[in-house]
Amino acid sequence: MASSSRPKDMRTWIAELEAAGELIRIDKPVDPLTQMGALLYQSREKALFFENLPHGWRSLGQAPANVRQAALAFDTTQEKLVPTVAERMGQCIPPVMVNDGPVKEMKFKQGEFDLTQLPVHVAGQRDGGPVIGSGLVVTKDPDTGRRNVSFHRLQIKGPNKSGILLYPRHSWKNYVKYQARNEAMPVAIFIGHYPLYYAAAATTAAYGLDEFEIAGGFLGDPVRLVKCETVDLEVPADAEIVLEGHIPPHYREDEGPFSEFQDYYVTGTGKNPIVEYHCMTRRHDAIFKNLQNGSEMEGCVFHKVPMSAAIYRRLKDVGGGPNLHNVMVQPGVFGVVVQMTPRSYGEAKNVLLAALSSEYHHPKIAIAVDADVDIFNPLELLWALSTRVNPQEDVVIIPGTHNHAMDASLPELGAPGTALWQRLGSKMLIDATIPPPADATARAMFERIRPHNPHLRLEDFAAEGSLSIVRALSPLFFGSKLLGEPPQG
Ligand SMILES: Cc1cc2nc3c(=O)[nH]c(=O)nc-3n(C[C@H](O)[C@H](O)[C@H](O)COP(=O)(O)O)c2cc1C
Ligand SMILES: [Mn+2]
Repeated sequence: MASSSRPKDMRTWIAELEAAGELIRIDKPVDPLTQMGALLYQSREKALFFENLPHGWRSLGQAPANVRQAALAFDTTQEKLVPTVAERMGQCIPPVMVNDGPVKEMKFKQGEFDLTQLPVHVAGQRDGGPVIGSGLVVTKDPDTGRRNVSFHRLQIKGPNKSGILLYPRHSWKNYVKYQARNEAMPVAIFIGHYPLYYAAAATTAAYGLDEFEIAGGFLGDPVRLVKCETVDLEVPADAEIVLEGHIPPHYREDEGPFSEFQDYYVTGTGKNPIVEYHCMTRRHDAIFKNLQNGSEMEGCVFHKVPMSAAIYRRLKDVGGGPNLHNVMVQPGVFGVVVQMTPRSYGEAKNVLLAALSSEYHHPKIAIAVDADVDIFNPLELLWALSTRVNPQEDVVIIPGTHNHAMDASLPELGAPGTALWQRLGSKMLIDATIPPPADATARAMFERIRPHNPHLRLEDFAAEGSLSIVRALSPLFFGSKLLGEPPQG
């Protein structure tokens, strides 16, 4: 990939979205506390650019609004997105230090900035308050100095104070190390950047692997970092806004509820740590980033894409390399569909076992389907489940597994903010593939209906007066992928 002269940032992304017809500008005034959530919630197809927010702010939201827009950011198609991201995930590029950058244009010390003046929105009716959903949190392991970057919800609690939810993963691990030393953990939080930074931050990799290296791999260019003003941390020079602060040890406060990725409010709510802020730097005309969670909202897209790619990477070598086509995490993100053509009987189950125990805690239900099933069409997935599954053979339940601590359907142990917090649950795999091509006779029982002349197009036959009706038809009807070339198997 060629190095571009201008580094990718949130502004180049806004221009890309607009050029692709994927951006809606909102020029009327919008109140983030009472109105913005409803507008973001409705915009499942297009990104929203709010141009008229309180205190002169502008902001981008729902960008990516869906997996199709995520594919635009990765310069590929929806079908090729996950294999592409999986490949780039393995091509880490270390960041480079620079002396200055746009995010340093304005610097505010404690008392000179006020988080309550930012256009932070309230996402849902039961939320505990406005939450920065787009803050990417940089921390370091105090033993090794290795960096970590991840998403954490930040509920605004005052001019220089927020809550923080630290799910037991890498930032929590770093925090527990500082806490054992009775020290506050320094944090730097950047808001507003090119979406590949967000995708990298949502990637769970090995502990100690710097997510800025993953971002570099996604971008095909090293990330440009600058030193922070008040903490020994580094942040992207081309971000819009940076907040510097620390998380005090042992201290907990009520936090949540919050409109979360599963489309529920309550999980994670309880006594959680806080962040105290002592510095803000930003561009002089900084653009804010609002990020709404909830199933199939932007937050869900950032869960789905790197999680699907990390699982794809894990599956591609199971048993010497299955005939793997695609992986896609499902709405609510506790389910995952694996698209593959089995080479042998039983192979899909081996692959699904691996899909259920990856870097990620989320997957609980894993389903394998064949190449002819359109995994982006929920109707086709439901059809495969009802016509290709012999429940007593094809469904396996694994009891007593560690599951995601925010899966409300499972019993909770401990509480958020404590060491025990988890859900002790179970997992299920469903093999909805058909017999392998090696058993051609058995496989032929599942040959799908296709019409004669599948290349013919309805619009070429429709009367002039009916053409607009034909053009308005959804391209995602059941079996739409079977028109044209036969599926690869
Ligand atoms: C939109 C979004 C919001 C998230 N919010 C939180 C959060 O509030 N707390 C948390 O611990 N993880 C949150 N995560 C999950 C982590 O950022 C993500 O799983 C990341 O891979 C964890 O990084 P780590 O593996 O370096 O710990 C969120 C992820 C996304 C995509
Ligand atoms: Mn990490």
